[in-house]
Amino acid sequence: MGEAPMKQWIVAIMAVAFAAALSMNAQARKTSSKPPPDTPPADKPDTQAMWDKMDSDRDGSVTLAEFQQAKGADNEVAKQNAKQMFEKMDKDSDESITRAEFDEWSKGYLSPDAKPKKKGGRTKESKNN
Ligand SMILES: [Ca+2]
Ligand SMILES: [Ca+2]
Repeated sequence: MGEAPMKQWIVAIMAVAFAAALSMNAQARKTSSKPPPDTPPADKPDTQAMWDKMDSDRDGSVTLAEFQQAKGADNEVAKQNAKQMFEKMDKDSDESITRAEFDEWSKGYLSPDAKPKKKGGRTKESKNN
């Protein structure tokens, strides 16, 4: 005979639990709907890409061989051209270009103010290799 009130209780409890579950779900959705973190602006110059291409073994410096390879120099003339460019970039002439040397060179090279100065022309071969 006391069955009816019991059922009512169960229904009431279930309704409350259901409502609570719903509101929790809504809250969870709210907190998880944060906007994704902003990606940092790409303000870096593309020298990074150039560097990565040149430093193929990623040891932090570019050798003449790596430089020639990066420039796709497959014949003597192209290799000589690459070598001349390499020597311009290799400020301390230790036959490897560090990232600092590359940055220094790219600043001058990529800057619109840096106009190549033509002076003199040939340098005499004073080195005896
Ligand atoms: Ca390297
Ligand atoms: Ca160097």
